[in-house]
Amino acid sequence: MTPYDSARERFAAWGIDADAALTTLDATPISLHCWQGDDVAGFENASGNAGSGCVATGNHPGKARNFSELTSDLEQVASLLPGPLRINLHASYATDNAAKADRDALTIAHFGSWLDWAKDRGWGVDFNPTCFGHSLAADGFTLSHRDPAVRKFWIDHCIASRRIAAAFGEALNNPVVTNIWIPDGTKDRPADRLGPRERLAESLDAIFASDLGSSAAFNIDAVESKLFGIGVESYTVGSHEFYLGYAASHQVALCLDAGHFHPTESVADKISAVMLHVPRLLLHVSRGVRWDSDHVVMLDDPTREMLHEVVVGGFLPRTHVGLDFFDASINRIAAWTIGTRNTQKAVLLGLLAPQSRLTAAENSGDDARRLSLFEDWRSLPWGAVWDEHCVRHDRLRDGEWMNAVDAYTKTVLSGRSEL
Ligand code: RNT
Ligand code: ZN
Repeated sequence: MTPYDSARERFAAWGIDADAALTTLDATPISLHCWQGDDVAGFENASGNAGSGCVATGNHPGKARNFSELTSDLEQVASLLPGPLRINLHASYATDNAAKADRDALTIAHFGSWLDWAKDRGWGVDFNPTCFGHSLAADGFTLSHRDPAVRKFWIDHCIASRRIAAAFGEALNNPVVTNIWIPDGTKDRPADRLGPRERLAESLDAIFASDLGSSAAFNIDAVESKLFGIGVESYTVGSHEFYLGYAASHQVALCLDAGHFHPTESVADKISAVMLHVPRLLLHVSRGVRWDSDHVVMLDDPTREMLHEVVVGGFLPRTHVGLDFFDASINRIAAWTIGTRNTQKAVLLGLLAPQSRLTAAENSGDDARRLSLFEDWRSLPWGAVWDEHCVRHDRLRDGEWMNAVDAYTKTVLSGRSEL
């Protein structure tokens, strides 16, 4: 009997079907964020900096500096990840002739290399307008700017991004999530909290009114809230309340970033609440340490509970699982791999939850049994199920894959000039 066979029996005794869990895991892609590979720099200029409260700290050597380095790194990471993947792009990663177009004039033609690459790999794409790291975002306002000309530039950039997304989706026959996040806000107490929010709502209306024609079905609009940023401590225009209201009333997807709430808030608890009102959920799986620090995702309780809620709530078909962390202080390939494998494990753990027993205990008022189930279940041999998943996908198991990162670091990363 293999370790997996015996684990499967153990789970079966708890009323849990491990084979079915692995089948669903195989149908749950994780959207890999391209920006972990270069600290959110993008390809527009070599010394790119996210700015606007989006801070990658650290200067570990070996970061990707162009399309070929970034895709090489992504391929290395993908070779260490069991299960389906997507690539999540920011507009600032335009490759082809991008220098000739400002962000409001970008088209799918500027992303031809990414399209070919995604096609070759059989991956889906997700997309983000980049409303930061640009001279017209330098004063901290974009879609809510008081100057109509600046607003128009960012509206046009978001419209261009939706068109690019829909074109990617159509070419790949696989819908693309376009997620709008803006940095708008103020360092100190603003006099007018309402005006920028009225302008943001108007800008979003203009963006979503843009016609995508026959490719509209290949674009899924999402909006992402934030609590605060460095330098934007007192007021964030696109707060949670703003976007929850907007997403519910306009029926667009809501993005919940795990780092965008007060540290003691439970993002897991929000999921069933918002899913009653919005059509789809985009998760930005991240880990805030004291603030929205975007640390590498751990298999910690907040991450586990978030994916648990997605699974047991029956929300997987309406949920897009994306990553959003960037740690420039450690090996970036390892960071990507650790955070993604932990996200995949959190999905698996959600799929292995003893939900029927838990609800039976709850419905019979046996709260002690419910607690015992939650706690005893933690020691079930889920690691053997994860190992089986890795082996089925011909991927290295836990404790083994880091050697492959070392080899890649030695042969590839160490050749990059800043080392
Ligand atoms: C910023 C948001 C946003 C970005 C990426 C790069 O606080 O989380 O999602 O991290 O778009
Ligand atoms: Zn995010």
